[in-house]
Amino acid sequence: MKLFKNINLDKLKSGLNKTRDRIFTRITETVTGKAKIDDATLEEIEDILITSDIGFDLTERIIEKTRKNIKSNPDRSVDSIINSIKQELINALSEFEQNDNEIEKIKSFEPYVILIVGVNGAGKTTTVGKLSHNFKKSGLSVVIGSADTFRAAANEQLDVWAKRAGVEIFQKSHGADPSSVAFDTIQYAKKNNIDVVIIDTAGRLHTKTNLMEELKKIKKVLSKVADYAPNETYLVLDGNTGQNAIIQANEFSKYTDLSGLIITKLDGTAKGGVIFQIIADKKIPVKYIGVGEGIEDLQTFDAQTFVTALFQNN
Ligand SMILES: Nc1nc2c(ncn2[C@@H]2O[C@H](COP(=O)(O)OP(=O)(O)OP(=O)(O)O)[C@@H](O)[C@H]2O)c(=O)[nH]1
Ligand SMILES: [Mg+2]
Repeated sequence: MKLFKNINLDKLKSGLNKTRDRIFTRITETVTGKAKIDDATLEEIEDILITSDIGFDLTERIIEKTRKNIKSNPDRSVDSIINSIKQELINALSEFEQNDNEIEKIKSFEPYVILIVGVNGAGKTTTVGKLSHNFKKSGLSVVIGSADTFRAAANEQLDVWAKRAGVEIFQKSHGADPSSVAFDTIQYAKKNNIDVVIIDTAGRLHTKTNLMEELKKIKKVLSKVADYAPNETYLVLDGNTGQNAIIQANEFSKYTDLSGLIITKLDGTAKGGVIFQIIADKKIPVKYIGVGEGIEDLQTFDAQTFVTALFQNN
């Protein structure tokens, strides 16, 4: 059972308008009106997929499978081809999905610790706020650890989110050691029986080795106060970055064991197709997606819903 679903299909559909126009409407247009799907049409679809952000390997998989389906199935109608493509896309997105009982899992730790990492401006702090809100709504108590001690206004920004979400926050002054904030937040949570600790970290360019090393230190210090911590390390990726998101995921996974991805700003980007490539490449699940700046605009990622939204525009 997922902790919170919070799926609003209409919001997702409107957020994905540009990605849909760039890839999926073109596919629909290519096949529409054709009585039968032949090899030439399949090649056209292949071209559209390859030039999107879906990536070469997955495109080949989809086309290969669709070709097989066509051979074994006399129904070569447009609907059956679109359905075959959709199903392959859903399979690709759900391959690494975990179906555990999240509430039970979270409650079995005291506290459950989530570390949020990513490059500058990816949407980490906003996501921490939205996540806190959803956990709180699900009946869990939350304390946010403000380990971005680097940027002067970071504490204030996170404070606003904590108030909005109605959760506690643990902060130190600007310039403090981020590891010590992480450490103290967990201690605070233990003392006060708080279910979930979410640690926000400073944005760091994946090319800055010293900042990346700092992540290792935070993890090491976390495990000193709770040997299992962190339970989750989520990399936040800006959906607008396209191919660069793959590079970021590669670099961050060199320094931390990423357990999941959060893709933000999927509202308004044409590059949402990159989500397919990241999953295929990194073999880790996308946990949540950001579809707006508001507190309700974080959705649990669901492969089927996502693909449905990509193909439907009304
Ligand atoms: N449209 C949209 N904007 C978002 C989303 N998530 C975050 N933002 C915006 O992205 C900007 C940066 O968000 P932050 O949460 O401050 O990003 P950050 O990763 O914490 O940034 P640093 O701490 O400076 O590295 C803000 O203007 C957010 O409102 C989203 O899902 N959709
Ligand atoms: Mg931030």
